[in-house]
Amino acid sequence: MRKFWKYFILVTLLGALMCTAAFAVDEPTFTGFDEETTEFTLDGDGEKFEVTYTGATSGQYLILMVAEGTDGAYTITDESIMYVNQDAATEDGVSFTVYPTKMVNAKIMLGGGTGGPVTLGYLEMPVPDVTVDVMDTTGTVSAEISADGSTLVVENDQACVVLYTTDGGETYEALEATKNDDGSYNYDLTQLPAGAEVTVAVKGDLNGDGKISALEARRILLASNGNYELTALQQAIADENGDGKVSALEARRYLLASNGNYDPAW
Ligand SMILES: [Ca+2]
Ligand SMILES: [Ca+2]
Repeated sequence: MRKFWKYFILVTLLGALMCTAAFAVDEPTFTGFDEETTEFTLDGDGEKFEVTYTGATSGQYLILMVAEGTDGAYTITDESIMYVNQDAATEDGVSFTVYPTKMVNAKIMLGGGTGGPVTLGYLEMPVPDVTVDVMDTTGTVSAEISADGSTLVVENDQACVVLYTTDGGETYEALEATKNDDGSYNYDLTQLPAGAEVTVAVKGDLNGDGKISALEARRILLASNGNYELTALQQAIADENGDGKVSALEARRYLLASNGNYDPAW
C-alpha cells in the first residue's frame, strides 16, 4: 500500500507543472474532465460534489486524491488524500462524494489497483459572494476586489471604512484594515459571512458625496449627545475608532475635519 502512495504523489506532482492557471468563479465548477467517463454533479446547497467515473477497470481499487492550489501550483500533502474508496469499481463505474470545505481550485485524481492515476478534472471553488457598494458619488474612493476574490483594496486620500451587513442594513460590522506600502488598504473578504453586503465609505461622510461637510459634522455631534438620530449605516460611518459608539470627541474631530484641520484615522 505504501508504494501506491509514493507512486501517486510523484505522478501528481509531475502533473502539477503542466496545470494552467485557475480563475475565480461565481459558483463551483468542474472542468477538464472527459464527459464520456466522468460525471460531476453539485448538490442543491453546494455542500458536496458527486463524481462518477466509469472509465475504471472492473475490480480496480480506486483512491481519490485532491491537490489544493491556485494558479496551477498544486500541492500534495497527507491531507490531500481526501477520500479512499474501499469498494472496487464495477462495470457501472465508481462514485465519490467530495466535501470541499477546504478545497481551493482542487485537482481531483483517481487511481489505484493495477492502473495508474487518472486526472478526473479540476474543481474550481467559489469566491465569496460579495456585493460592494462604494458610498461616494464623486469617484474619489477607489475600491477593487482582487482577482481571486479574497481581498478588497481601497485607496483614498481620506480615511475610509469598509462595513458589511447581513441583515439588510439593520446592523453593520467593520472589517479590519491592513495598510499597504503604496498607501492603499487591504480588507480580507474571506472573513465575511455568506451573503454579506459591503459598503465602502469615507469616515464621517454621511451622505456619500466623498466629503465631510460642516452640517454632517454638526449632526454627528448632536448624535453623540443623543439629540439626532443617525441611520445604522451613518452611525457606523461616523464611528472613527470602531468601538460601536460615536463619541463627542469623534464628533468634534469631524468638525475640524470639515474645515481641513484634522484627518480622521483609518
Ligand atoms: Ca458628505
Ligand atoms: Ca467611536
